[in-house]
Amino acid sequence: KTISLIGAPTDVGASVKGAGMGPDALRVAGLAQALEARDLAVVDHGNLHGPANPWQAPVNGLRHLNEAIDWNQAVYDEVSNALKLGHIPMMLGGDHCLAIGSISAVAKYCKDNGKKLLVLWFDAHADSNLSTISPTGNIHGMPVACLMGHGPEQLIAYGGYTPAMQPNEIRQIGIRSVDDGERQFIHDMGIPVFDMRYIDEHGMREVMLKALEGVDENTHLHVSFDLDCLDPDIAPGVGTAVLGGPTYREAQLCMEMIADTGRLASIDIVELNPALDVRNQTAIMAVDLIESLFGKSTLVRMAAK
Ligand code: DIR
Ligand code: MN
Ligand code: MN
Ligand code: MN
Repeated sequence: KTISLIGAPTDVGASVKGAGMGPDALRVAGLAQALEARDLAVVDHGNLHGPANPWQAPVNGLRHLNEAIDWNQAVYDEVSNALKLGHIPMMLGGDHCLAIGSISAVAKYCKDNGKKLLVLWFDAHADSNLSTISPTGNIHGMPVACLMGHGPEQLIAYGGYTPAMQPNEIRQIGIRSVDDGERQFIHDMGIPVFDMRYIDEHGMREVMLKALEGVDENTHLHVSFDLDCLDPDIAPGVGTAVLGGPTYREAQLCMEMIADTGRLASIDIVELNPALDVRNQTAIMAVDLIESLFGKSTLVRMAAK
């Protein structure tokens, strides 16, 4: 298997400066070497180019819409290319608005190739805001809504299909910060959310068994990993940290159970903010988790079931 590393140093969807340095911090943490040690071929495509962040106030409830449109077009094109080559694209963010472009490309690829799409969305936030309900206007708080067809027209039509995906093609895990308007939207759309309370009550193993239910040989599994999903104690290098996230062991279990399916086919690693990090520990944590995502385990394990 070949991994295409694609840096997307965008921060136009965020309100905190620094996420644009994320791709390089992941490289410094040894991402490519860690993947090669898993016997994967790695092609680092370098960083995509996009418009600079003008740091302007929201206009009609959206901040930096034109910049987000351009960045996502670049992401969409590069992810589409990687998938056509049969590679596993791994987006190195950059703020989470880039998932609009990457998952639009993945969804289109799945439709064209008769694959069943399942997106696992790890995040402290629901990222299901609309321009009319968002308290910030930040587009990194809106990618899930855009992918479901609710958003500015240029952000919902990259793959030529609107909506790009259906609510039953996503599972959100680790959520603990939901805005009032978002709560209603999630409910109305029927988006499956395993929030922190659910994880507390049922345990991460049951959450992942449920989230991965129905995965088969025809499934394309996409992991969209917002590093603010993790507890800030172990991942301080993010712009919008929220108390009370999954522990290191819980996150490891998620990664290992995904690896066991053998269906992982595309990934976003987003919201890393090196300016807020401590000696690059959040990037190092991400690389550690990615190793597990690609099958690193303590012992030789018997095949599940
Ligand atoms: C908040 C924060 N719900 C917003 N969202 C973040 O601005 O829409 N997403 N930080 O990652
Ligand atoms: Mn390239
Ligand atoms: Mn988040
Ligand atoms: Mn997010």
